[in-house]
Amino acid sequence: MTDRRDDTIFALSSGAPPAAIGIIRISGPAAAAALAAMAGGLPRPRQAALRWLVDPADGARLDHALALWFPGPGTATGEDLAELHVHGGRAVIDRVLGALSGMAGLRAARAGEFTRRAFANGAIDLAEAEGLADLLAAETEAQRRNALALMGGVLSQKVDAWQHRILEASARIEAILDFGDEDDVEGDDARPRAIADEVAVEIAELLAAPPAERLRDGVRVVLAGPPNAGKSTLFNALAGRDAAIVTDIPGTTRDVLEAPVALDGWPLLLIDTAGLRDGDDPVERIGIARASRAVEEADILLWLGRPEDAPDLPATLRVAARCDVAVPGADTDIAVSAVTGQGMGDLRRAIAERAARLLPRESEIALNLRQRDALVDALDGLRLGKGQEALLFAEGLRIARAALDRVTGRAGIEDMLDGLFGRFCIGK
Ligand SMILES: Nc1nc2c(ncn2[C@@H]2O[C@H](COP(=O)(O)OP(=O)(O)O)[C@@H](O)[C@H]2O)c(=O)[nH]1
Ligand SMILES: [Mg+2]
Repeated sequence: MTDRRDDTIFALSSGAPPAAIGIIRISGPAAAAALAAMAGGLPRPRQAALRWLVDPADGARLDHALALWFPGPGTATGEDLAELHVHGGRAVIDRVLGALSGMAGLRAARAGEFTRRAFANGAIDLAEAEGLADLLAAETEAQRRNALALMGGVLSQKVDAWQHRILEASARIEAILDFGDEDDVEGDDARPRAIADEVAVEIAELLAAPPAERLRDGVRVVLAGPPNAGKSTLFNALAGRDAAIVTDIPGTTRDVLEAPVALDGWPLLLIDTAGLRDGDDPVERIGIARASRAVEEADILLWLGRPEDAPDLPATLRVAARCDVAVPGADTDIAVSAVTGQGMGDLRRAIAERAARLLPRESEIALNLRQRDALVDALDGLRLGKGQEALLFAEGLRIARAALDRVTGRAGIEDMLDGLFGRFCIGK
């Protein structure tokens, strides 16, 4: 059977069994008939009803469960939607899903298909769908906040407002163009040009906010310095687990090690590196080359070597490690001992402070690469006709409008839909 947009789909939308409850969603034109057949009639819309569920094929009782009925189009998918909250055991869920697949017009949903229908039916736009995907993947407080803003339409509303203003500018400039053609009169194009400039400034501001990738992957906190400085011990202490091998043999750490951690709700990617020194061991030399690259790509560098040797990077913290046994030199920022815990609170605070500056503030939204690309194109369009003749200016506005449409997915975008909705799990 080939998938069709008007198939009725079903899936387990809650987590893997066993669990206390399992939520099964059914969406599409046959949802009402399926629910009525299983639950002995439709419950009142949007009210939970306790029902015996039966398999319509043989009348066998399946479970005592909550049944909900949401008539479309005002639903999460924009279609008729039913929910069964069954007991979350594997056998119960398998049996209910089995009964549903035996009904005419019903089939199991593909990954992300519920959300895809929500998009297709206009219940959400593309930026909101991306926010929902991010929300499901969010592991830290900062990620959750950004995803919720996106899902709630913060970006979509900004784009809508820009579209309206650019449309006004377009209408004015087109009128001037038409009028000018016939009567050879110079229209007043100051207003549309001012609108384009204002919108360009606002888009540039949004583009200047920290990118979503850093929010998704974490701020890169790199530990570097000479061998035996205490990098791996500090890495383990910050990660809260023994991820790196620690010995008193110089050259123990040879590769780059990564550990994602959340600090005060900020996502960090801790990176431990091989000690930087000249040596003959070929494996260690590869490790040292990788360490140098990691240092270059650091968002925050914890330098455990001599302060005067610290690389000249804006976000370098000169850390005097092992301060329980070694006297910290002058010019260090923080003295710590991963063994006694001394100074660790200060170090965590200093990292969190820097991370907060590198991640979007509560009032900002972080854009992903796709959204940024589209906004950069819009900005290029708005700047294209600056100081140029009206015809070129009007063309620039048209380019900007098309680019903004790509942010919310109103343009021809079939190719990228699979990519996005493939990120969802089945039942979402
Ligand atoms: N007393 C003390 N020893 C430490 C501390 N941190 C690391 N060490 C010791 O210093 C040696 C080198 O540590 P390691 O973390 O492997 O250094 P790396 O080569 O920079 O990764 C090991 O013997 C550790 O046990 C510390 O804070 N206090
Ligand atoms: Mg090490």
